[in-house]
Amino acid sequence: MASTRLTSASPGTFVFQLSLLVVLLALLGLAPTARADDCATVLDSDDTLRFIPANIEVPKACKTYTVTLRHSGKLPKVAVAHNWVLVKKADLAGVARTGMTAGAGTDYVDPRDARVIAHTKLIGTGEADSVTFAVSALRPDQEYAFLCTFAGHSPIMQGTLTLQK
Ligand SMILES: [Cu+2]
Repeated sequence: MASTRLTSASPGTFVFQLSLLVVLLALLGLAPTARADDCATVLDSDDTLRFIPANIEVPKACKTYTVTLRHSGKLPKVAVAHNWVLVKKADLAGVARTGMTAGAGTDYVDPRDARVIAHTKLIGTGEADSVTFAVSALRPDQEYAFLCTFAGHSPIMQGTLTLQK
């Protein structure tokens, strides 16, 4: 008798639990707040002059966004160092110039240049640095670029950043 009751009750309970799980998963998927790992990214760099990846899409649900730059090259820092500097696309050449003039003492970023939206420190092989900026600083209709302002890198070492529409 007990076993008949068990077999008749179990499938119903199981289906109910399963549908509850489906509803929960659907709610999680529709949640308007972005998960913490959506609001951060890691870029790699090495002895070649490139950011990997070279494109970043910032979810608009993020309040802040964190970029971490790593350097996994082999050459010494004096030869190949990198930073990550965020600007409006139209400001790229100008910021590259002021960065070069500023020199190594300020990580090749002029602290007075208001066109710099965010930037990391200058890093050498085996090092990493992160920068967090407010997503409210970005506009969806604006094209942003990032570059490395270390000696001679800016013409090649570039990427793009956009705010998701
Ligand atoms: Cu560089």
